Amino acid sequence: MYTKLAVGAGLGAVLVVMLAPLLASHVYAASPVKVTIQPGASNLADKAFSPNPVSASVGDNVTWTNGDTQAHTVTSGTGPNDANKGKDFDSSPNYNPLLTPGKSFSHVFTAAGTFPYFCQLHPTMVGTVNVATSGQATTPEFPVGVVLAITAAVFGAAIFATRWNKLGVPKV
Ligand SMILES: [Cu+2]
Repeated sequence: MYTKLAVGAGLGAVLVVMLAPLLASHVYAASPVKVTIQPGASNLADKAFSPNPVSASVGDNVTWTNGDTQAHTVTSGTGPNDANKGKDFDSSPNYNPLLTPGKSFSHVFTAAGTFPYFCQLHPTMVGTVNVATSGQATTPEFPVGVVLAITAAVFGAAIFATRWNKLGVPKV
């Protein structure tokens, strides 16, 4: 008796499980963003980091790679006198470890906003990360996932209702 109900519910559950990753992949469409520390960076001021400013979306992983022959740091804040320096991200808390030539540092941005950063060893080296809300990048795709999920729910309910009636149980 209840086997058919269980099958209906099971099919609905399978549909939801199948659609969930599709939906999630659109909501959290993170992508890698790369910034390179330029050769001779210590004398390049706001050209030390390239691209600068760099654009990202919430959830994106930004990676800085040191393409210079000197060590540097990637430290959030406007400079050495910023009371909040290093709070959002810091490749080198207390200068350790320094971002030596060829090394990389990554940070996932979880909030939208404008994030200035600098090098603790050469504070004239400055950059900015502009983080947009993830919805901005995924708006065209997100409704598709929602529509599919609702469709699956409706079909699941329909299957359920059909099985219920076949069992001869009165409609509620
Ligand atoms: Cu530096």
